[in-house]
Amino acid sequence: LDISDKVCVYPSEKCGVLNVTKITEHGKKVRKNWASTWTVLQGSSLLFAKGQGSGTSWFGGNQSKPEFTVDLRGGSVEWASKDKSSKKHVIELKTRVGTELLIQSEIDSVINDWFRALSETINTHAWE
Ligand code: I3S
Repeated sequence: LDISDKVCVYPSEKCGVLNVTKITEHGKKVRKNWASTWTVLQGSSLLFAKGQGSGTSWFGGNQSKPEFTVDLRGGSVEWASKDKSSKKHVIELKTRVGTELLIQSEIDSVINDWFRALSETINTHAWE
């Protein structure tokens, strides 16, 4: 089973495979490490599981836990400036606790949908 064959467990979730790297952790710059990452938007959380090693399991089911979770409340999203990455269609996500991630897809419609979904989620949960 390939990572792209995984399905959303709940219809309310948005999910898919995106290229993701952390660039800052707790306000400190970290080395980029782009990875194809199964990503799920669940309520005000964004959950990530790397492709390699996560096998046939998906979170939301009972087999595996996300490798990394981001709380979107109090965060922000914007289109990344050219100096952040040479890739196209890159979203820069900043969290309240000073973690910054870059999220990318080669597919316009895919990344635009994610931009919209992340913005809406952040706006919806702004006052929590
Ligand atoms: O912002 P940078 O440092 O130019 O990011 C590139 C590097 O992380 C590079 O890896 P090295 O750590 O071996 O230099 C990656 O392969 C590139 O993908 C990174 O740049 P992009 O522009 O793809 O985000």
